[in-house]
Amino acid sequence: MKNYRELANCIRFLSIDAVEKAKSGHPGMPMGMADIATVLFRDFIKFNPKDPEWQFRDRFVLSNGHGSMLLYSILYLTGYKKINLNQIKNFRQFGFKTAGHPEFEPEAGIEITTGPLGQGIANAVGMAISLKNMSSKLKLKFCPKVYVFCGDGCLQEGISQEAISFAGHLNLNNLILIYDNNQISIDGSTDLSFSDNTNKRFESVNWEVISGQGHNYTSIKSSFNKAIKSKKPCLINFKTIIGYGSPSKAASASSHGSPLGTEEIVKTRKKLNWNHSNFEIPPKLLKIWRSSHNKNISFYKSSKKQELKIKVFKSKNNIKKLFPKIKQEAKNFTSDQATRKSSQMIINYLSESELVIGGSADLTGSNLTKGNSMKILDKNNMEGQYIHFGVREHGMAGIMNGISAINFSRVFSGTFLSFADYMKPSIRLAALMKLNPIMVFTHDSIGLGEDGPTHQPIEQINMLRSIPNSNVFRPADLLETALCWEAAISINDGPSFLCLSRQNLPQISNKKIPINNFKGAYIIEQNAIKNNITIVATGSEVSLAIEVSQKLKEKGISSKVVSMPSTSIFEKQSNAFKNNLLKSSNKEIFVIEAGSTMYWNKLTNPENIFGIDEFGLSAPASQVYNYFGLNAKKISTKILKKVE
Ligand SMILES: Cc1ncc(C[n+]2csc(CCOP(=O)(O)OP(=O)(O)O)c2C)c(N)n1
Ligand SMILES: [Mg+2]
Repeated sequence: MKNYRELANCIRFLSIDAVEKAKSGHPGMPMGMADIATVLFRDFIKFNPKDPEWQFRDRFVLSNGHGSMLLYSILYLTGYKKINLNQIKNFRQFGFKTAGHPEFEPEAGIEITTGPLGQGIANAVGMAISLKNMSSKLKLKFCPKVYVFCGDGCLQEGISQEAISFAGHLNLNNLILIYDNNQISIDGSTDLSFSDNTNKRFESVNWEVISGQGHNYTSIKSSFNKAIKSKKPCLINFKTIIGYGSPSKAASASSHGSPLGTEEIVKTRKKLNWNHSNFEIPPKLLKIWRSSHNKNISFYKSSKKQELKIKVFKSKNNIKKLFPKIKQEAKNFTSDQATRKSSQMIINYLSESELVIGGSADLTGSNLTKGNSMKILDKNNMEGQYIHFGVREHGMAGIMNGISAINFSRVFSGTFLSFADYMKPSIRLAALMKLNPIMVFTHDSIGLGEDGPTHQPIEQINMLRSIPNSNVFRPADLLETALCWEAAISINDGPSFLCLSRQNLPQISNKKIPINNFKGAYIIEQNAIKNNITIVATGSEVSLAIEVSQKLKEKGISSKVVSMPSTSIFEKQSNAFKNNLLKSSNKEIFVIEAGSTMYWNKLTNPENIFGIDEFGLSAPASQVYNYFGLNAKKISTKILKKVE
């Protein structure tokens, strides 16, 4: 373990200097975790900076993402081309990869975006699941590991408990969580708010727990040696000192999130015996750092040959090729059926592809997310396709991001739409990273009836619509559901949300929807060549809109009804297409959607929108619809008043 102190000081001073130059950032964590990171990258983690996306590499997740300079320093020191010294010198600057918090870019060695505390732990659990799943499906003799750094903050966040509890349940022994136990967070000592017995907490959910000294190389090394042999997921609880090496700021919150300051930096250089100028790494040390991947080069070479297996597996299990059959069946289907049930019919087909992995947060029988042939993924069968996530929506969403980041299988989840809020922080990150998990959200309106306002989503659809890079779907029947699923599967640059009904709905799109050219919206009913008005509706309200249009026709008002199963896809179309679809002779556009009206204001005037801007209520669905004025009689009367 010669040179380790100096190697670790390379991380410390690159971090100190970069934060100082940027005049902002977090030096304390990199200074405190530098020793652990040095041992991990020198002696344990399998990676190859010359082939950053080598599929069988171990993954490194910096859940305490504020310590981003630790990651960038390591990536530069170990030789990732995309993170060169210029990147380090431009930490937090416009156009550089060295952003304030790590931003997903596997090619640069950044495995996941982190910053919102706790997320990285759930992401890592997802990665560990996906790697185990891949390893057993491909019948590999090895399984990559996931190493995660986390701090006090990550472990205080609720999502960490959901994720670690599930990791313990699945016995993810390829997961090693490295805890920066410095007992400091922003407000000061963790004594202010945190008195968990962390080791017991992990032990109680089937983790192996190792305690180590984070500045003692013998202790660090022996801790990792034990951890890699663990038969369970493993926590290494390292006692550390935040801002290690800074004479007046070590062990204090003052080193957490601001530059040390020039005077303190001089003192720190002296204390750590670092006689090099800003950003200077002595060639001798850089050379050692750059050889860090030599330890795994023979494994790299042998496993590299097996990457082809992934390609073969993916082409054998192509998901998209299942859709012609699905759409054909959907076209001929005539019975009334809830769109959640329609979605299950599609999942039954999709699960023919072993790349599809799905699950639900304990609502399998309500969300109808399990395909008939899907085997359960559990600790004895990591090859399975169906994940019982338990009642852990936030954890589920974070785990899906990890699975998506591994980019082996295509993952979907299930819960009620009203609980999308529980998943929002991870959904936002999926969108930010352009990852593509698919979320099945059933019970998508007041149409669920008796369960009442807690379970009746009002503002959720628009909450989802407001997230950039994401795709909202709300189909009206089986064929629309099939097209929405097809679109979601084809999308590779953001999450998709399928909002589905609990209640039965008629099959109405069969002969109207262009099944090979889905543009998010189309005319489903039209009573004249030139129509007086346009009525737009989504999901369960499309059949209501058709009813309204028939009532209006009796009164001499012609209309066209536009079904809009995906506002997101519609928005991506040309202005010519959009204007043409919506235009009517007297330019009036009406909208019907059983949810908050906010989104539709960009399409029409507030008084033309029939929706719900208050919470629902507990009663049979038809009564709730009537109460909110969402029936054909009330709507057509209002429209008549407006256009006559
Ligand atoms: C969800 C979330 N809440 C709050 C923050 C703001 N924040 C960043 S770091 C931090 C303190 C974290 O303490 P710890 O993990 O112990 O980090 P250390 O100071 O030891 O580096 C907080 C509250 C955040 N990044 N994410
Ligand atoms: Mg801390």
